[in-house]
Amino acid sequence: MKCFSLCLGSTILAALTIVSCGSHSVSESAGSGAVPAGVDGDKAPEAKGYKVDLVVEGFDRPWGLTWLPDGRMLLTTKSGGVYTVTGDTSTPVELVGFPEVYDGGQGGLMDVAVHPDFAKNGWVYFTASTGSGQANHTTLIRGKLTGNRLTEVKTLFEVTPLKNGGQHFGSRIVWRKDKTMLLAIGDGGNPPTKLDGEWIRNNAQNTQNHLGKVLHLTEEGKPPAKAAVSGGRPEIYSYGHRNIQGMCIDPRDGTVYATEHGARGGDELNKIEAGKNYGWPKATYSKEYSGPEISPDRSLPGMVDPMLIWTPSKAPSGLAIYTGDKFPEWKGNLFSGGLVTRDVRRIVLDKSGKVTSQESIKIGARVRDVRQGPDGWLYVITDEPGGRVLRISR
Ligand SMILES: [Ca+2]
Repeated sequence: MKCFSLCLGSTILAALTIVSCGSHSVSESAGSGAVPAGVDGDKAPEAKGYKVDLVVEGFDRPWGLTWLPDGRMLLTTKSGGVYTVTGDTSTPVELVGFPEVYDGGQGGLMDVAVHPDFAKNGWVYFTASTGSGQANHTTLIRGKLTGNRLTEVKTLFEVTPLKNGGQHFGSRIVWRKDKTMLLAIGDGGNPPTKLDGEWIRNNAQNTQNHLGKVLHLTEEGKPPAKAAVSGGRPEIYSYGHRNIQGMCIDPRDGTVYATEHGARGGDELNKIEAGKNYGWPKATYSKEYSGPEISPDRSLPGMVDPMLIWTPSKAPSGLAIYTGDKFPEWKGNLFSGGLVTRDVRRIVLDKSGKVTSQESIKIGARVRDVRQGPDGWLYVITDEPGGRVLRISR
């Protein structure tokens, strides 16, 4: 299997993660729905006019990346580390009273996001899987960062129900202008993972729990004033998602975009809107890892079609929208990390929001996150032992 050759030198756990993120070695057509197929991962032309430089390295499988208002980079590692980075120097953050992280399979310490009023309150938010291999879930954790010390740590929100196994935790945190947040949560896992006697993934269509959802929470981790899905849990913003690991918001108009992993093919880019159903697993371009259809339907009434699909899977990780001045021709484009394609995909949208083209920025390692830095360049972290922070510039 080609996907195993990609991760030689890494751990067995890393290899399992790749397998469950989709197989790049399988070539198949994308189906015949109304949605335009994505440019094949191997055929996206290479972007021009960029270079990739090392900023700092030596992180154990970094997962999330952001910046503090003072310009320091803030980074998480899957095994539970938090670091600040100034220039090419990283400093571990002392975590006081942080919950024990379940670092198994795809789980671990995941995203990090700084409160919009950090200068006043010092709050930093994290997502992590907690619990055991048999009973775990994604949680939202907040602490107060002073210098390189995190205190007043509190778990603000826990996904229900608990699930077993190390698959599909999500997760990304995105702040809205109104200082509430969106939180992406995975569907719980692939067959044979079950919950209450049925495939756990079917919970993506169940609006009475948090699996396979985008959630809307206040800064205290509470539901917003108005529920987006009538009759559903009040925190649910959108549903029918498999495993979102890339999400961003356009600061110009508040549009939310997310990328989610398919199984075998059918990775998706979606525009996320309140109350909507994104189809999984009833409408999907993805197939079972073993080959058969997951559903005969690519599209169904009342469900939102993706803006773009990737077959074979590129295993989309972090997602950013570029609003800087350093690459004027990239303004308004989306940038999606690829774990399997080991690149960053530049995705061009037209004025109506339709995808018109994509290009590949070659990284040569599993890309876990991509973000725009405060200096207007793009930054990437690589999912590997000794993981790196890389800068995409001119
Ligand atoms: Ca979908």
